[in-house]
Amino acid sequence: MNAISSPGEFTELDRFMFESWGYLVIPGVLTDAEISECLAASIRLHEAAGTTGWAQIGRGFETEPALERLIDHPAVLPKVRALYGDRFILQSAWCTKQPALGGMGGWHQDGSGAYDFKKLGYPIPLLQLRASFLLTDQSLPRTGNMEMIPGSHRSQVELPGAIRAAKEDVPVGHVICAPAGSVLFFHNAVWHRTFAHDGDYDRYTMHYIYSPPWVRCSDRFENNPEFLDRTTPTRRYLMGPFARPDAPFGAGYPVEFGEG
Ligand SMILES: O=C(O)CCC(=O)C(=O)O
Repeated sequence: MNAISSPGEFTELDRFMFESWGYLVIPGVLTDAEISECLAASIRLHEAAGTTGWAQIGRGFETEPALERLIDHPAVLPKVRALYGDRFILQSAWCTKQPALGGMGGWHQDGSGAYDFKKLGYPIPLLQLRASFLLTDQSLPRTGNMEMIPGSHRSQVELPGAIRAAKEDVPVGHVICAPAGSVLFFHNAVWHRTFAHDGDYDRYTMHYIYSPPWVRCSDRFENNPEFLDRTTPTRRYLMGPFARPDAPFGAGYPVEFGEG
């Protein structure tokens, strides 16, 4: 059983599955050529940074065109717009390496260590919508998959601390099995972890995180001006430096009235 979606439009069924489980799996987003380009770019980033063990590198889109192209991928962007409307930013983009023979990661919800999203209310709002592009095959369990707990974004209780500390399995854990080129699309409040990786090669995944425009970016304090100059208008917008029509006062944006 999987919350399978298709590239592009956020359908009514997508909305139902996303509301129910907190995530979707979209197979067949990247071509084989795109997977190879993005994988080579990810390996270059980690080699240049000399990472060892499990590691995440941000801002790879500034230097790697293949990773820049995923910022506004047409398979994913319509779904982000369906959930947020037109005003959102790329809060961060992380290139994650799970090393060969890497162990289980820790269970967590996404958010900010500086200010727990739970303080904002219940249900935890959608603030970091993530599209994770799998760049190595994860068709079978123990290939560095993500493990999700379906529906846990609506749980009013925490995953027990003892289970988290011991990195134990839970009966409702769902190991996401999908080939390279698939996207896992999920709500920040879903409990999840990196699953074990028994392969003798490093596993790479590119995570793109979209947020409302007032959330601070976490992979950068400032945008790179050269990148802003040369990228496309849509990507420049998603970097967040757009003008506010109401600045410096809070006069508000034009109101959009619904039909009828
Ligand atoms: O292993 C990964 O690629 C994702 C890790 C994770 O859960 C996260 O970045 O929040």
